[in-house]
Amino acid sequence: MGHLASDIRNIALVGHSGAGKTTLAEALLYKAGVTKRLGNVNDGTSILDVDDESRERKHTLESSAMFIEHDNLLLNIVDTPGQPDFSGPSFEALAGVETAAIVVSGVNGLGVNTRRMARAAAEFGLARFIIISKLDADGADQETVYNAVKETFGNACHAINLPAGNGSRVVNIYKETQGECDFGSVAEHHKELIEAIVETDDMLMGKYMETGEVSIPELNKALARACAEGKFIPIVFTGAIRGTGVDDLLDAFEQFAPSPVIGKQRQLRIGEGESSKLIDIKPDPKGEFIAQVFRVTTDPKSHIKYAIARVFSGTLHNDAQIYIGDERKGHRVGHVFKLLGSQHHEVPDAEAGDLVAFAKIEAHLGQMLFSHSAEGAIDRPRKPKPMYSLAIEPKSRGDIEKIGAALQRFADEDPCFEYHRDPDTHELLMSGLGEQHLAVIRSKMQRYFKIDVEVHPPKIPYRETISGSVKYVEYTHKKQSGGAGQFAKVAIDMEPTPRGEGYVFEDKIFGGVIDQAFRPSVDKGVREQMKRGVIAGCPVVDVKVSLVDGKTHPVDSKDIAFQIAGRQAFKQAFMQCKPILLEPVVNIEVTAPAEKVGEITRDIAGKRGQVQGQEILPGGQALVMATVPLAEVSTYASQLKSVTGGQGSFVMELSHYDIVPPNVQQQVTSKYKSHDTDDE
Ligand SMILES: Nc1nc2c(ncn2[C@@H]2O[C@H](COP(=O)(O)OP(=O)(O)OP(=O)(O)O)[C@@H](O)[C@H]2O)c(=O)[nH]1
Ligand SMILES: [Mg+2]
Repeated sequence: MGHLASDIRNIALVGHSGAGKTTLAEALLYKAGVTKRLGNVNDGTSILDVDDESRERKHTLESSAMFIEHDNLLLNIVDTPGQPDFSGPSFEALAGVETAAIVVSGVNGLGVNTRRMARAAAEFGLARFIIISKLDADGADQETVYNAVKETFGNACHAINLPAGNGSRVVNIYKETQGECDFGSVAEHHKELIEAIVETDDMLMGKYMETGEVSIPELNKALARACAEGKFIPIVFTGAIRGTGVDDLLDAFEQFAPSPVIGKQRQLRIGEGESSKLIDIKPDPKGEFIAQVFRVTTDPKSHIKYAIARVFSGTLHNDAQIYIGDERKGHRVGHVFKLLGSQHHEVPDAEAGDLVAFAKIEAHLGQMLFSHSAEGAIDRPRKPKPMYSLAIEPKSRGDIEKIGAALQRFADEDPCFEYHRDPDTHELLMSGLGEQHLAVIRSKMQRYFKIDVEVHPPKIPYRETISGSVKYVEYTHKKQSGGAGQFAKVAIDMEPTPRGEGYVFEDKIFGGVIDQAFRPSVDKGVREQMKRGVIAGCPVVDVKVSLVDGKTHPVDSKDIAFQIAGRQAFKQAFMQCKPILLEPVVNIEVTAPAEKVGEITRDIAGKRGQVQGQEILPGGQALVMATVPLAEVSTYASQLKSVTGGQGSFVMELSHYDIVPPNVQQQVTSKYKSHDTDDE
């Protein structure tokens, strides 16, 4: 290997599902002579769709790295998933590159994910390319797609090549100055393109005005910089299956895509928040070694874990030590690889500007790798929050331990997958970007870990409380079996406390009717019952219990007896205080195309929700803010998808607890069967 950072181009292929990203990457490999036959996603011969799930579903579900050498250049390309449910790795891939090449289907045009990924790339400060694919496909309509692209991405977009001969070939209008193409005269398009490039650079502009001419090397120099700054977005037409336009694309990557030297520069952030310090990182092979992991994957056969990282500075030899994050102890590197789909090519060094993989190191996504003990991290691209949750249970009890290891691995490898045990409902919950996402997780759990699980929507963490009060509820616990007996008598008052104030226990015993030592036992028994609930098996909140009277037996009174009496008195008092259920209410913010707002607000109103406000956002989008009971939106991810055709997104967070309507209370409590195990 051994490429200078200025001779490297790092590119992520992003865009809507089915746009032809993987096929295009295969065409690049074929063109470069890496593969002897064009890999095809449909018959499972693509070397980039590495994992079984991707192959079977004929869609990329995980990102995949490859590299080719073109002229003196090293091109590192990351193919990413286009399905919105699997976009975690696509967002993460942006962390490793200077350029996002957005592939747009020449047949279907722009999709939801085209805009999302283009926006994410721009926000993160990457250069953007647009590739209009499938030149040769039936139903391809390049002119319509071309116009839609220009309308969406604005004046910075300029085609580098154009279809000719009814889409049977392309003309490179950067190089060619004569002839006809499907969109008119080549000379005119050439002139327009040159002028557009010239306009990005004042020096060139001056020269062009004076002499009417500038050389290709001069233009090339201005180009990559203009692309890096987002002032110029090249459009390239390709037909990957016949190889049309693939040469133009390679040339465009070489000339227009910024190298690590002039593309987005990274900084090391030390500390957090406003007091954090930023240190510039230079892509210098002699500098300190700084890399960041943007993908973690486990080989399904060998179970070897690979961390794919972008090297931002320095050179690390394979016999050196590597420090993960802020660890004080290093690990031996052992091997450095360049990945090419499922193939591993060993290289001696990890060098500034390159994408490499390290085997068998326990590094997480986004973690930093250093050559010595160090601190700080590079900011990562923003990514969607996992909002779709399911409760999971293994079908066989023996798998409970194994399930944790499986979930941990998926969370390690996928930035948009999370899991946790809900402290209220005790359910094991997994969260992802949608139904499909979690279906694939389930399938992988079965495939790689041999665990069968059942899933269901998560339980709603209701709370129980009271709306009335009661005085002097008595309970006597007596047990006289065999040896030592048990005796406790208590009397309590109960009343609600203001919402959110929680539980209050007051000891109002005068004199010694209950020994001082046993009064905390009553409190303990009450707390125990509050955790278990009374009417629906949910925790009780916001009650005050006053211990007002009772009786002690000189021999048989003991801690456990007073706990039981406390619990039973609590239950009886609770039932006399008009029990009610509280439900979590969430603040929800929905972003969707402005024309869908009416439908969204109607839907929210139908879900017992209240719309709190609306805002118009740039790009024809709108924001709807509302409060809705969680029970009504626990599967909102798929509902919103169907209302907006996949163009909406939302975030939600807990706002407060509110009283449920009587019919909902009836439904919830009727399902609850008390499993009382009291030894009364
Ligand atoms: N005719 C024609 N078909 C193409 C071309 N490129 C891709 N296709 C077909 O389009 C379909 C989708 O192609 P992929 O390469 O899997 O698309 P992708 O963008 O990787 O899709 P995801 O992995 O789901 O994001 C496949 O059936 C390809 O054979 C092309 O240039 N010409
Ligand atoms: Mg693909």
